[in-house]
Amino acid sequence: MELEYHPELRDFTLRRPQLKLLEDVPLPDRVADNWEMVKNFQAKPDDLLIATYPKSGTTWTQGIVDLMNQNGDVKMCKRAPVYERIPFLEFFQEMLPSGIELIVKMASPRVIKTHFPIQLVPKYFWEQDTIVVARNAKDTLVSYFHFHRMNHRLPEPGYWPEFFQTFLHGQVSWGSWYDHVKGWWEEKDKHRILFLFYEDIKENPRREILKVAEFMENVLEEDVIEKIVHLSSFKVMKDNPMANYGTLPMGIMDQNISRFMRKGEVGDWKNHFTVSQNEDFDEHYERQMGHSSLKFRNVL
Ligand code: PPS
Repeated sequence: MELEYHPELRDFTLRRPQLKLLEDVPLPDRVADNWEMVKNFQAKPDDLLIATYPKSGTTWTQGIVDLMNQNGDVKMCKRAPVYERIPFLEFFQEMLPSGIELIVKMASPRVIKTHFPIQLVPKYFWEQDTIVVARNAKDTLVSYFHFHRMNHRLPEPGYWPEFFQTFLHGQVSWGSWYDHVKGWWEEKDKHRILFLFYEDIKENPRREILKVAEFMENVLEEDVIEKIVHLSSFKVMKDNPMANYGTLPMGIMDQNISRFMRKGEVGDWKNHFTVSQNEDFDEHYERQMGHSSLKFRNVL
């Protein structure tokens, strides 16, 4: 992976974090330790929040929204890496600017990413526009496992069977997938929230991009829609260093271990789950989600 963007980080290796509980949600210690700063940060009325559980299509949605704001202009969307164009609200790490430092320097309308479950999102954001993206739990788990392997901002995952149990019990960064998706789902009709599914964007990107445009009150020319569909496809984004985190050094994300843009598919869990893991998972899932009106496809 070629590194041009942060030459000062060439020989830098990040220490992996410990998890720390914030209101019962496990978070990387740097995130939990800086919570007060996030809590006191002031949003602007035209800020747009993209809220997701990790590995659910955040970067994809960031790409779509930025392309929309730039009217499909690919050069503008390559002006900086995605984590600078659409900063991560709760991001704190040595050697790199925090999410808040980046956000305060941005011109409006600002787009901001968070992985917080809704109860940890500062209240002033609740009245603003939010796009939530959720992905089925099995593929999210697989993607999160591989992301832990290559990303020093997260604790060591251990072996697959170990991580499988850790995820199931919500002992991973940003906590339980179940609580996260149900929390946002239950609030979606009380606030300005557009709730999208990874599997739907995969099935028909154009249809879902038009939903985003409508939500953002954007009227797009046909050629712009076509450009957004094309430029936000997995094939194009995976080779774009401004989208694929290829600008970060190996000491933070080692893409030789696993690529950030790894597979981009629905159903990759079938290549990872054993039959007995699948049975355990389904049983656990039913207990957690059985009574919820939130239904995912491709779970079984
Ligand atoms: S993060 O680190 O939480 O912000 O990760 P996030 O962006 O939410 O999720 C990463 C997974 O999304 C896949 N991805 C895509 N899939 C389809 N199309 C596009 N354009 C796309 N962009 C990112 C990415 O490959 C990760 O999934 P896996 O299953 O690991 O490949």
